[in-house]
This record gives sequence, structure tokens and C-alpha cells, in this order.
Amino acid sequence: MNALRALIFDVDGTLADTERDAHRVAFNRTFADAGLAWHWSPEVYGRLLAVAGGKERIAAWWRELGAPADASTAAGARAEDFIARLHADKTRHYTALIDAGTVALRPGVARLISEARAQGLRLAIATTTTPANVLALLRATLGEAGVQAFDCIAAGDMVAAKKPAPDVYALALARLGLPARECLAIEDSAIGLQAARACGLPTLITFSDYTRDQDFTGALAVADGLGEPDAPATVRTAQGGGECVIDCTVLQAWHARNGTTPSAN
Ligand code: XBP
Ligand code: MG
Repeated sequence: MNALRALIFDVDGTLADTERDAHRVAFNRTFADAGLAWHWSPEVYGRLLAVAGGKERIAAWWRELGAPADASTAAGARAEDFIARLHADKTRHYTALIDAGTVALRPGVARLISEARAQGLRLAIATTTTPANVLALLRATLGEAGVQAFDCIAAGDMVAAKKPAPDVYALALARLGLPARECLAIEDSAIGLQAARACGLPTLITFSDYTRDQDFTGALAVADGLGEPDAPATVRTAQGGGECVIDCTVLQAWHARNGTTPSAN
């Protein structure tokens, strides 16, 4: 049996519900600043989340509007440069929203991070988003100690391919210096699950409003959150369903069963 030595957290949708009220709002503020008549409603944004990464999401929208990928903008800038500038502005808007306290951590996240550290588990981040966004979120919610709690942050632009490609999880594992079988990933989305599973990582899904109906085949367990003692999570595993507070003991038990039983779906 492999001991559980590290937890690898996704960020958006997993640590916090950042997408609708922070990332989406930041994109829309950026579009308004740039004089673009683009506005992503919560529904449109939910559909666009199928494309991981902010720059890639804008490029997908650009293509949806019928502009070829190599088109020049009205100002004569190449599309790629134009999108990169928009995205830098979006990161500025996003971090300002986070600094202002717009988003809280999901229930149970702060509890699990502190329990894991107290028990000597190592922590890492594997995210598609920009490192500045992760640091802003950790600082705004947990302070500097929150940043220090993580051994490493693996982010989308540090690797060749974003989720669902496994690259960002492979980078997190390399930086931890641990094999996948000694770690557990916590994700909220099907593309995140695919990325983690492609690295061989046992994966807990804590789905969000945007991802609740996705296909989580291959997950170790699927839950509506981590839960807190006064509001346990509703959880489904291969052994059945029920309510529980997901803590290190629960994760260790699921991890120990990994590979010996079918997945939660
Ligand atoms: C989710 C994402 C991100 C954010 C946007 O990342 O797809 O792209 O929506 O972030 P994860 P950027 O769930 O892997 O944390 O604009 O900084 O790319
Ligand atoms: Mg996510």
C-alpha cells in the first residue's frame, strides 16, 4: 500500500468559486475597457469554460465570431498580441476583485489545508490560471501563511499544454519529487479530472455549479464539496453514497482503496 504524502489542489472551482463572479467579471471589464461590444453572461461563460485558460478562451470566442486566428485587429495588432494584451488587463482586473475580497474559499478548504499541513502532508497547486491570480487568492483568503503552505504552484503557462493535457500535474509531481500513487488530486471539472488521471493521480471531485453535470468517470469520489462539521458534504464513491466531512482520515482511507475498487461513476 502506498502512503498518502501530498495533496494537489486545482484552483478555480476547487479552492474557490472564482469563475462567475471574478474571472467572468474581469473578462467583461477588460472588454469594456478595450471598447469591445463583448459581454459574457453567466450562461455563455459556462459554455466557454470548456476551453481552459483565459487567452485560449478569448481566442475561442474570437473564432466563434468568425475572425480567422491570424486576423489583424482594427488597430492593426496581430490577434495573438491583441489577446495577450487583453489577458494582461484581465489579470489586473481579476486580482483587484480578489484583493477586494469578492471571493471566499469553498467550505472545508481552509480546514483541510491546515489539517494536511499539521499531519505533515505536502501541498501543491496544479492550475490553468495565472500564478499572480493564485497568489492573490491565497493571500486574500489565508494571508501569507496560505502562500507558504504550498510547496509549489504549477500553472498553465509554465507547461506546453493546458488541461485536459496532463502537463501541469506532471510539473507539480516533478516539483514535489513524488510518484502519482503517493498523491491525491482535488479537482472540480471533467477536464481537470482527465489531466490528473492521465498522470495516474487518484482524484477527488468537488464539483461546482458550473461542473455538477459533467462526466466524472475515473474519480476516486465525487462530492458537492469538502463539507464542514455543521454542513457535511454529499459524497458518492464506488462503495455507495452518503454524507461526510472530508478530512485527511477520509482521504487516506479512499487513497488506500485506490486501484483495488472501481471508480465512483
Ligand atoms: C480554470 C480556468 C482558468 C480561468 C482563467 O483553471 O480555465 O483558465 O478561468 O484563468 P483551473 P486565466 O480550474 O485549472 O484552476 O485567465 O488566468 O487563464
Ligand atoms: Mg477547476
